[in-house]
Amino acid sequence: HHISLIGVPLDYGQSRRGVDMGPSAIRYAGALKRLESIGHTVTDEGDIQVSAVEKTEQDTNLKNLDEVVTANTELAGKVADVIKQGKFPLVLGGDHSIAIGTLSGLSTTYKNLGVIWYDAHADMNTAETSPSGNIHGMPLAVAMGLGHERLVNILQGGQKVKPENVVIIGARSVDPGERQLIKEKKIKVFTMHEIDRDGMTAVMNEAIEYLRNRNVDGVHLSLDLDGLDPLYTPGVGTPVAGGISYRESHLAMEMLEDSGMITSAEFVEVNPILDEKNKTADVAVGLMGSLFGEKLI
Ligand code: DIR
Ligand code: MN
Ligand code: MN
Ligand code: MN
Repeated sequence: HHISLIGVPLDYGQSRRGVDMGPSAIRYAGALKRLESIGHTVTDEGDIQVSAVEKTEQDTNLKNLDEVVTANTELAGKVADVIKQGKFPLVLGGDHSIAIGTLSGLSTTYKNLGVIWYDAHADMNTAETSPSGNIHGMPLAVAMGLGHERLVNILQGGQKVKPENVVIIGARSVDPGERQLIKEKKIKVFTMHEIDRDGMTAVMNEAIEYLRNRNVDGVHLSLDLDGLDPLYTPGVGTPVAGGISYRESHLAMEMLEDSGMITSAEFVEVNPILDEKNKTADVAVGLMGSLFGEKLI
């Protein structure tokens, strides 16, 4: 691949500061060299601009809506550009609200995009169902065309991802409104229960086959580091115990690489302030290695 690294130093989609340093932490953990050593060409596109100053005035329960909309609009344009140049967009977060921009940008090229949402959470709240007002809990709903109109209308309005093209992996903290939407839209969800019961191999085989049967024209991997157990990735804003293991996560990445179906990816929610010696960014870069075809022998 020719991979484009795009940093998004955004922490306004949730309440804890510090995840804006995620792109730096991931770069410092050696993302660029790691991908080059596999044989890929890598261009670091730098960071999307994010205001360092938080606005206080608001007329909505959505936290920092203006800043989130501005950054995601720029990101969407950047992602759209990068794909048109034939490059693979690899987006570095930032909190998970940046998936709104990434998916908007991808939707300019992919008309039947598949999405793998690797996360402890479903991120399917709307302004009405959100218990927190945190936009990082909303991006998957927004991509399906549901939620605040300023978020849904980034780049263009409407549904950017079809609900039947979405697979959630690792869920273990789901809000009541999200549960209802998952049922209503018949979203394919592999919770920790399925991972424990059937094993990661079976879960990934099923996820890959599910998306193949949907005849998707691309698959985006949106990986929230809190999908893993906080034992391995403590540097996240909303850790949930009982998560996916380090080994299972590498296996999942290797199986996605073998499938050849992944056309874009993002790694989000790395918060160096909450981390232990950049452990979480190190894990993120290791997972990128597996996703992009690193082989031991
Ligand atoms: C929760 C937390 N469902 C919310 N979401 C998180 O605020 O909407 N997503 N942490 O990653
Ligand atoms: Mn900040
Ligand atoms: Mn998330
Ligand atoms: Mn999460």
